[in-house]
Amino acid sequence: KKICVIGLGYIGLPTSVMFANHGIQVHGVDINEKAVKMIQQKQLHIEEPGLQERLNKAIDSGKFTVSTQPEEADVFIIAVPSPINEDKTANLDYVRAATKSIVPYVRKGNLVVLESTVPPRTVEDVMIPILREADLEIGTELFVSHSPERVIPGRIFEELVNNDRIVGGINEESGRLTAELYKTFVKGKIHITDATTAEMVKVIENTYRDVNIAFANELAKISEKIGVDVWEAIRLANFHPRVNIHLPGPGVGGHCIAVDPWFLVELQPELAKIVNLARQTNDSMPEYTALKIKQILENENIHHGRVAVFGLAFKGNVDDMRESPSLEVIHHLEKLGIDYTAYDPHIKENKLARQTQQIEEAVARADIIAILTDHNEFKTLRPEKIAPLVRTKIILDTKNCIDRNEWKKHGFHVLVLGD
Ligand code: SAJ
Repeated sequence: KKICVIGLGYIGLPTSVMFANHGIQVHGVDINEKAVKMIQQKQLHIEEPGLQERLNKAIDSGKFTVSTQPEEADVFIIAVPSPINEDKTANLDYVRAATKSIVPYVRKGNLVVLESTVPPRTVEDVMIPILREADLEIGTELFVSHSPERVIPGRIFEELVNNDRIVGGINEESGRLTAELYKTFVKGKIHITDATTAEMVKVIENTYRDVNIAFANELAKISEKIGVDVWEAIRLANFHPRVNIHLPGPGVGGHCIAVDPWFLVELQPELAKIVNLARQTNDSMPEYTALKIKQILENENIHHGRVAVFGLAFKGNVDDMRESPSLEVIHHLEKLGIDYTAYDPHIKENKLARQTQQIEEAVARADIIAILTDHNEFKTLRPEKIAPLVRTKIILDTKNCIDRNEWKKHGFHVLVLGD
């Protein structure tokens, strides 16, 4: 059996090496020539624990080849980005282009699997019309399904294997063939449904999380007004067996949770009210955080204060700062005319003008440290090391990740988002 994987990013590359290391011949395709060259030379263009050794093994065994062009295969897996446009509508250009690119290569009996997260009905309404150009009868000569990736960056290989998998076929045979395929390495349960339901499942998983986080963010704002520590309130509420409230923060980043809910809003704007409001609530958090910083400085009578922004990645312990709320917070600080430095131990290259690799430089003459990402490095930061360096001892923790008492002991005024 041979698989052709279209798109060698955070999902396509790990999936490719997984199949290859289970003895299946895999041909990986990407339009990014630089990425293709790198992968051929066993170099990574993305970071993920465990990927390097698996890539080495896959290339060395000869089971994994890479180029910019698809090849004939038994199975085609599409794992390309599906971002949103400026106006919050789905951008399906990559899905369309990837589907078109395989049309000349599909043969009778082949299976095409879409892994990218897409608005419900995309397989039926966007992919199938393109695949019809292949002159094969869809459902009997060409099988099609949606099997959304559900892995979390940072733990991709563990979750690829152990998570349950949703398989949505356009008909029974498509579902059966797809389930058979993923049984190669999936140890979790494989649940078979139809393609549109599978699309909906994936989108609502991420929407559930977004709405839940928006609820937490709203509670944080309310708590600040009424003198409650929202973190303690949520912690205690979650002891209830049927309550699972997520956590507030300076915003929701990443390429999935802040994107996928818009697919539902676009499909049914009149009906997707909570979903729409949740998106707006979460998107309001960076500005809320920046204004909070401004307020704190004003309350302390600090003019021309300087902020040390701690954490640029979109979440803790990853090196990915695309769509990060931190960038939005910084943008709002700039708009407010507030001076800042930025520091993130996981972002090894300076990508921002005021970014520094030295924590000492970041906190020098700072009037407030604002923790925006819950990296382990920040949780274990020693206040006695930082105290002599700053101009004013104030720390704002938007992720509730530091030991408040420790910092207070060393003379810091500790403020927490939602408290
Ligand atoms: N966040 C909060 N409060 C929380 C949890 C998260 O503010 O309680 C923030 C994070 O700081 C981050 C953002 O939300 O900025 C998203 O982080 P995340 O860890 O929730 O999710 P992602 O984007 O890394 O991955 C999600 C996962 N989906 C779910 O957990 C339902 C993953 O399983 C999906 O495969 C992935 O989206 C995807 O590709 O769709």
